Amino acid sequence: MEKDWYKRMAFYQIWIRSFYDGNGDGIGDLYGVYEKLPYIKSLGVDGIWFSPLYPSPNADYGYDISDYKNIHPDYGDLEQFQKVLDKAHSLGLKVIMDLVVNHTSDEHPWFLESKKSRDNPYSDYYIWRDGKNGKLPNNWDSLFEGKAWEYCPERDQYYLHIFAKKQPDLNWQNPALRDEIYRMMSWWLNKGIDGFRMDVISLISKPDPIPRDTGSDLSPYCINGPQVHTYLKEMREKVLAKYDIMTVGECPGITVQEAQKYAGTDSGELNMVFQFEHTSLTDGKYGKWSADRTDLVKLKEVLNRWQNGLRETSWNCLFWGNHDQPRAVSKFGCDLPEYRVLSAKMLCACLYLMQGTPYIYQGEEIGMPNPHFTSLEQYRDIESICAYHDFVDSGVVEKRMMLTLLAHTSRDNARTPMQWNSRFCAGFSSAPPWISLGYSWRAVNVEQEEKDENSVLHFYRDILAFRKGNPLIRYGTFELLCADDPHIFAYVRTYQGKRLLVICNFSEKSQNAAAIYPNPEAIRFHNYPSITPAVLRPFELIAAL
Ligand code: TEU
Ligand code: CA
Repeated sequence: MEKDWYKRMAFYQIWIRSFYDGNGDGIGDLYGVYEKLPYIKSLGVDGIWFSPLYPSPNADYGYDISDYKNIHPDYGDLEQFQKVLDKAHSLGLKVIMDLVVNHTSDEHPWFLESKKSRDNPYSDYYIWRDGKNGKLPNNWDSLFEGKAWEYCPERDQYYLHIFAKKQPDLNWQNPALRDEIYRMMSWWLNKGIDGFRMDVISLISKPDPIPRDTGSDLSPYCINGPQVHTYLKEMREKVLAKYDIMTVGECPGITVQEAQKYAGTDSGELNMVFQFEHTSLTDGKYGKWSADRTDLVKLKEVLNRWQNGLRETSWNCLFWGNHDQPRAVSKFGCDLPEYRVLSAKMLCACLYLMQGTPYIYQGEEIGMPNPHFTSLEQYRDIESICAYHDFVDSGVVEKRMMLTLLAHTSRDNARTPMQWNSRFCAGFSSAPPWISLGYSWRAVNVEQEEKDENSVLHFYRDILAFRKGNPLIRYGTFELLCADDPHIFAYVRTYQGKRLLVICNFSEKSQNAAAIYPNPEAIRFHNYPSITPAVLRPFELIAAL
């Protein structure tokens, strides 16, 4: 068995609540997924990553887990999960599960026990600290909601929550907790799943003692904490090494050098990591809340550095979006009607002809745009709602402006129902959905794109088919061309005498590309019906062999 099968694969990410509702309650579920497996297979992907399916009070829609070994009743049950798994396998699709072990829900039985007293079997499962002269243990801000410490009267202590208050951080220093997690992972692997996507795995180790005098930013202390590699090596030895599986770690704030530690070919830890440098280039004055366009020169610099940095030593994840990011076509392309299809295809070729494993987020393959929500009531995401109140209630950002920022950046941009057809509720459900549909569903949906041979959907299938088993894509070198050009992203892949030239115009204006334009006969992928040698029209993409 080839150990690095993950290098040949492309994954499809399902955020189940908005994928397809199989039982008519307005919420996506595993009955719906079961029905859509042939569609997923038809894309040419090789596996599915499920965002959390577990029981959860949904403070953070599944990333606050109250039972690791079950399925949320909204989504089905373990029996239905097994049916989906078996059918996926029969279609040749791998299935990887989200592993969220930096924190649990505050409604998880471990936490309910832990908070009762300072001496019970679970008292040390979470990170409890005494206050400092009647104040919080330190000044850290949580990433979602207020300060990172929450007081618990039963213990007269504070617990740490990097994310929401309802997401207390687990204490990885406790060997009993680690063993419990390893047993849970084995339990899932023994059901036959093919691996894990590990949520914020770079945050699991905290400094001890936790420093008292800190600024408000916890990231220098908690990202790549002191024991994280020890824990991951232990996890590999005790669990992962016993199975033929793949693992991908989510590592916000990671550098190329650090990625090699987590997922170096011989690191003995993970197979690859998600880095977020290319999705965070617009972070500014208000953190991630910014309506700015990504600077293309910086984007190229970042992707070039990751392509070449991990070439021999690790492996890249290729993604434009996920359930935490706005829609790729709206963020990196242009979702105006005249440019949506062009720019969605351009983005597809630009990224997925690079080296690495593609992760395609549901709806991306039809070029779904942001929903352009206009009122706070339309949002469901805790991060967006808390940010709104942080900025607006304190007077830092004016209401209308904040709604504009959310419309560009909110995670809910990716969480509106998948658009299947132009009938009731975009074919997502027979009941009103749990979150509003995006405005675009009548024009942008799977049924319509199936019929149109020039659709984004068919283009994704072409690119994925071309990648399959293609050694040039898997092993070829990556050379960035015209690095300083502010509008054109161009690169060459080379392998054993074969060459692939990719040229993308990221702007709404025509650009001269005479210096790099290929022989028109060599063009293999193109997003316009005709060729204009030497000139690139708005969002034009050319890939030539
Ligand atoms: O996200 C990790 C993370 O760093 C987030 O703060 C992310 O940067 C932010 O959501 C972007 O807006 C993971 C999950 O993917 C996310 O859905 C969870 O909310 C979070 O962990 C906590 O589990
Ligand atoms: Ca349902």
